[in-house]
Amino acid sequence: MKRLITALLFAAPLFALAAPVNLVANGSFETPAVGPGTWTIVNSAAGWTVGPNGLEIRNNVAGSAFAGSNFAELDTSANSWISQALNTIAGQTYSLSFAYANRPDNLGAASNGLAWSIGGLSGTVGDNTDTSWATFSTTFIGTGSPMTLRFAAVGRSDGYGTSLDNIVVNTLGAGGNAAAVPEPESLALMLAGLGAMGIVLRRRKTAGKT
Ligand SMILES: [Ca+2]
Ligand SMILES: [Ca+2]
Repeated sequence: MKRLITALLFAAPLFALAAPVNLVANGSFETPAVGPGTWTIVNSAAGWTVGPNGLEIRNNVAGSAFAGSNFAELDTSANSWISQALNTIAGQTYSLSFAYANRPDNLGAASNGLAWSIGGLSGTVGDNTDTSWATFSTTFIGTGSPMTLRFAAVGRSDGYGTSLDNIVVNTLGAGGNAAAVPEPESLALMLAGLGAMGIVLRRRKTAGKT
């Protein structure tokens, strides 16, 4: 039993390492911290290039976050945009997903909407009055160069727009699932962990004999 626990303790970090890596920095808008029930408009945010009309970050006000505490709105006091450059591998397939919803006090379909683009792919979501979170997902092929992921408020520029949260880009494996391929550094750590596990088990065996 002790041996099993020891093995599990060593194995736990291996599962953590195998989690797919989100290529998007601050895709859930948890930075900067915003007080519960409050909102702010920022001109810069970790990971993002922010358009001249800023980025509104809300902590569970005019709707609640899809993930974490914060979510974003791009019709701040006027239509704005954010973008982020992603390093991609040429020919590699990636998944893009994000959550969007219109605020409970939205001013109608003509006021709402969110345009997204990555490389040559683009589309519009949320140009309706739906106030529950929906998830949009698609796939795209890496170019090998930094690719720009961009979101922009569309519709009437009036300070009421579509909310955005939980933007995730994952590398897709052969089966179409988010790949859990460890980076070389992770692989080295994994091997070190397995080695350490072996040493502990051997030591326990030796200790048991004396
Ligand atoms: Ca969030
Ligand atoms: Ca609007």
